[in-house]
Amino acid sequence: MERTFAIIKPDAFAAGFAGKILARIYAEGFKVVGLKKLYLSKVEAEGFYAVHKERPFFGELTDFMSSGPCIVMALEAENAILKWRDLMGATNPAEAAEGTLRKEFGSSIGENATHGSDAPETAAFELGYFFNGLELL
Ligand code: FUP
Repeated sequence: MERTFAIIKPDAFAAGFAGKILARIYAEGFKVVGLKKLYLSKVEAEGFYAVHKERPFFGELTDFMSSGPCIVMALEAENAILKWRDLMGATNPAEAAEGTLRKEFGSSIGENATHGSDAPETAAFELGYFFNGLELL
């Protein structure tokens, strides 16, 4: 079993897609080990995406992630990291495969509905950024 970190981003939350996305998460066989709604500050979003701080889209990305409430989750499954990235689809919704969450719910490369860790090390950092151990029992 593996755990990954996921976000229903502010665009998808504001549009009322959280329920549909959660339904897909359960239907695909993930266990939801942790879940909470947060309204990130700019500084909190910057800390989360610190790995991207030199990228040209960093300002826009962190403005967007702090523009409204989101839902952060810890998901468990076999190969959860890859499984969740497959369910999300490509970063750019225009390039995402049919049936993926970003294809269905994303509107642009920036506002792409969901986030998922891309490797075990990032999953460990991201889970620890948002959840303490007691919240994931
Ligand atoms: P992903 O792992 O699929 O979320 O993609 P990246 O780690 O490459 O990018 C993180 C986030 O930065 C994306 F979800 C959206 C944003 N981004 C942009 O806004 N513009 C880009 O050109 C690339 C990424």
